[in-house]
Formats: sequence, structure tokens, C-alpha cells
Amino acid sequence: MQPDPSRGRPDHNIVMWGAPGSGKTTLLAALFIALTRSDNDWKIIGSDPASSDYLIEKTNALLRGKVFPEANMAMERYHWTLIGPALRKLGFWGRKAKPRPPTRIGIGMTDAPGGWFDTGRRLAGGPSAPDGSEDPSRQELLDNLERSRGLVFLFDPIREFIIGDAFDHMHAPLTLLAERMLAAGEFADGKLPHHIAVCVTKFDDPRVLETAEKRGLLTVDVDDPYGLPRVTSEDTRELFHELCQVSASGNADMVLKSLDQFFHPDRIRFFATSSIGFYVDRRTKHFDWDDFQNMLPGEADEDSRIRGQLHPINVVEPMLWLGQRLAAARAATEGS
Ligand SMILES: Nc1nc2c(ncn2[C@@H]2O[C@H](COP(=O)(O)OP(=O)(O)OP(=O)(O)O)[C@@H](O)[C@H]2O)c(=O)[nH]1
Ligand SMILES: [Mg+2]
Repeated sequence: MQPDPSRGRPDHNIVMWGAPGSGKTTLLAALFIALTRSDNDWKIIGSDPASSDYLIEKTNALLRGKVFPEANMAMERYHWTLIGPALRKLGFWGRKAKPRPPTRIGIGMTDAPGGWFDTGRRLAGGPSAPDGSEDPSRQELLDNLERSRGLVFLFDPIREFIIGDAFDHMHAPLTLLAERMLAAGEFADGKLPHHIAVCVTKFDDPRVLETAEKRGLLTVDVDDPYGLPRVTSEDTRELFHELCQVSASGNADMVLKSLDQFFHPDRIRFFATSSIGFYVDRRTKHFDWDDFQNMLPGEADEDSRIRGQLHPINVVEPMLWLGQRLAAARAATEGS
């Protein structure tokens, strides 16, 4: 029998990891919409009232309010269950296999303020406040990273172009995590045991889309009625590499190198992600190269808003990939 993820600890812990404003919370907020719009049979259900409320509130804010979530001030934890089609197993000698229960993957999701990933000193628990007091919240983040086996790493190419601090938000936590895993004997094959979904975010931004277009990396899914441009997982690595060339600090290439050094190649997958997707005119119902921006930048000190319907791209895919890979890894260790 599958464990009931609604009780006790979740099956799999996943941590969102990325610089401030890289799009972590928006990606989570768009998850319900993305699953509902996708053709696959997966759904997401809260495993406690607070986690259900989050899904309801954030979905409403994006759909009706057309507003982005606020920047995180604290670390948040949600417990959700992904429910999808049964894993198919063939019966012997062509006999019909017994009907199997739907697949259930319980996930505990951690979403912290991006600033918490910065600087080793503070993460290591050293003095962080001006009065020299320690900040236990960063320790808690590190504890969550250690407990998790799944990471959603967000690389924001726009922030990298303007500020260039993605590597600053990666190297300290990665070094400290590796130290803890090594001490715990979890560095067996010379790599961290984690699976990592690397999301290149804000793919809807013209600068990102045009970079992909210039490199000839765009494809269109034949089953997509809107004809939205996408980049395959295999090609997203090249897109990442290309976007590293315009990093303001010139350090983004070290993000890619660190991923290869610390994670097993079979446990890394790239996704070109947009939580809001491209604008699609409701009459033509088709992507238009002359009018695709779905982000309305705010004037003066106004916040940016969302222009039309949301068409999330590669929001479900990283979560399902992680959920399925973590479930398979767990089954393999339990079976051995
Ligand atoms: N173009 C575009 N902009 C996005 C998208 N997702 C988020 N943004 C922009 O990025 C901003 C920050 O997004 P958040 O989801 O709050 O980022 P975060 O990583 O959770 O930030 P912290 O909580 O501060 O660490 C939003 O207010 C939007 O302006 C997207 O899919 N496309
Ligand atoms: Mg956030």
C-alpha cells in the first residue's frame, strides 16, 4: 500500500532555491493553473488546510487579481499531494493487468526568501544582524536542504544580466550542504544525492525568447493549440550557457560548472520556464510574434502586472520530474 502523504511526514522534501526575485513563489503559485491547463491527468491537492488555502489564494491572485506574489519575508512550508495516473504494468501472457491505484506523490515544499541563500558567513550561522546576533532561520534553511532530496533551482537571466549574483546565491549553501552530506556519508558516488530541476525562468521575456530564437533552439509542441514556443530540456542547457555570456558579473558560467561538479548528470534536468507564459489573443487563440508579452511593467513605483490569461510553460514538468524520480529512487532503496 502506498503511504498516505496527508498524514505524518511527506514522502519527499523539495526546496526552491534561487536569488531574490528569481520567480520561486510565482512558480509555485502558478502550479495549480498549470496542472489544470495541461492535458495530463495530474492534479495537486493540499495535504493540510494551510496548504490548500495557499493554492486557492495564490491561484485567485494570479487569475483574477493579475498580480504577482509579494517577496517572501519568511520561510514557508507547504504539504501537497500530486495525484496522477496509475503506473501501467502489463499482465502475464497478454492477460489484462489488475487495475492499479492512482499514483500519489506527497511533497513537502520549502519556499524561503532568496536573500537567505546569500553569503556563507550568514548561512553558516555566523553573525548576521548588525548587533552580531545569530540568525537561526538560515540554519533552518540549511536543515531543509539537508533533509530534501529534490531541488528546484531557479536561474533568472534578467537579474543575471542586470545584477549578476546567481552564483553568490549558490556557492555558499552548496558548499555547506556538501559538507553536511559528506559528514553524513551521503556522498557515495562523489556527488550530492539530490535530484535538481534547473529552471531558466522568465522565458516569456523578449530578451530570453530572442536569445533562444537566435540560437535556433525554439520548437513548437505539435499538440499545443496555441503554438507557443518552447525549448526542449536538452536544448535548455545550451540556452543557459548562452545566457551566461551576458552575465553582469561574468560569474554565471560558474553556476553551470558547479552543477556539473556537485550533481550526478542523471540527476540534473533543465527547463526553460515561464510561470505566466506568453500573451495569447482570445480571438485568434494563437501565439503572435508581434504581440506576445504577458507582463505589464508597472509605471514609477507600481508593481508589474499580468496582462492576459496565464499559459504556464514548464511549471508542471519540473515538479513531476522530481516527484517521479524521487518516488523511483525511494522504491529502489526500499526494494534493495
Ligand atoms: N516575465 C516574467 N516575470 C516574472 C515571472 N515570474 C515572476 N516574475 C517577476 O519576478 C518577480 C519576483 O517573483 P517572485 O516569485 O516573487 O520571486 P521569488 O524568487 O519568490 O522572490 P523572493 O521571495 O524575494 O526570494 C515578480 O514580481 C515578477 O515581476 C515570469 O514567469 N515571467
Ligand atoms: Mg518568494
